[in-house]
Amino acid sequence: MLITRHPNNPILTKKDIPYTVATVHNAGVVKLNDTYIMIFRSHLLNGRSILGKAESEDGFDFVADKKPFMVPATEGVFKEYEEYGIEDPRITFLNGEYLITYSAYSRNGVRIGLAKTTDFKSVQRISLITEADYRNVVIFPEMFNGLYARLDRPHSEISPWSIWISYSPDLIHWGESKLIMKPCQYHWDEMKIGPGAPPIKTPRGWLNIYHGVFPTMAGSVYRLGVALHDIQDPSKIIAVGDEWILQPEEAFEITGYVHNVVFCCGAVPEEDGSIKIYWGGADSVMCVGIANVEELVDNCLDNSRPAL
Ligand code: M1P
Repeated sequence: MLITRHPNNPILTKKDIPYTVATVHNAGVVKLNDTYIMIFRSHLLNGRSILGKAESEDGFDFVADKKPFMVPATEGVFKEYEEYGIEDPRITFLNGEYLITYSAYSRNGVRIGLAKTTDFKSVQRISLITEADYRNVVIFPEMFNGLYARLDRPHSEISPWSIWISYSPDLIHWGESKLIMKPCQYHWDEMKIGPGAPPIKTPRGWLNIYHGVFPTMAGSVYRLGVALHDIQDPSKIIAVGDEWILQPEEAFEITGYVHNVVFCCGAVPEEDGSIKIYWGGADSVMCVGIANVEELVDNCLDNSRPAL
């Protein structure tokens, strides 16, 4: 078993939130100094989503803020595109700032918003960085030849939803887009894939924890897998592990707002080589597990399949 579930899972649920929410899931997590900061998604009782914040000293026991961290914008260009809610935050620390990407829903589709903070006390929206329809955008924590890089997942009616890479000189204008990884037919992720946690630097490459979806007669099953990208050129995929690393197994992963879902938006590597991987269970609760980074890389390399 590559990921050891924490015995106290689920570590954060709607009962822990001081304001009324229906769910707590799909959280980005980072460490600021010695404190773990979790930015999580919650459905309100009208079905639209907002983002909340919780803090922890050990990465397992989180206390939520009394008020939401971000709610849909009420003014400016963001107002029009966040009307239906904001979802699935990912956080990248780069050049002294925390970059937060999130899905912005409106009658015009789903786009990706970019916000910044240095302290998680205040947050500043920067730009909408995709047109419709995109979800699952993660920014690399380093620049490549002077450019920011991100993994993204555009939607298509022709091709299975796949992972692309794009670059930007300023975090606002993105281009040089390239398809780098596709679902594999009749494998566990054949229906669609999407980036999960922002990539983690390892001596053997960038570790990409992604989600893959398999369609069944009882609905879709969301699982997690790993891919490894070249350190200098992240558009080159060294390996895609052909085995999932986590699937819904606990009752709170199998049954919930959406059944049979484990969905990752954040992971925190530790100095001892372990990594805390966070996931939403059944779009309802937050869970955490511990893995070893080198074991994840080994697993990816030992069971590799073509990326395209
Ligand atoms: O309900 C499961 C997931 O469905 C969507 O994921 P994807 O982008 O791969 O289609 C998202 O709505 C995600 O939030 C949700 O957990």
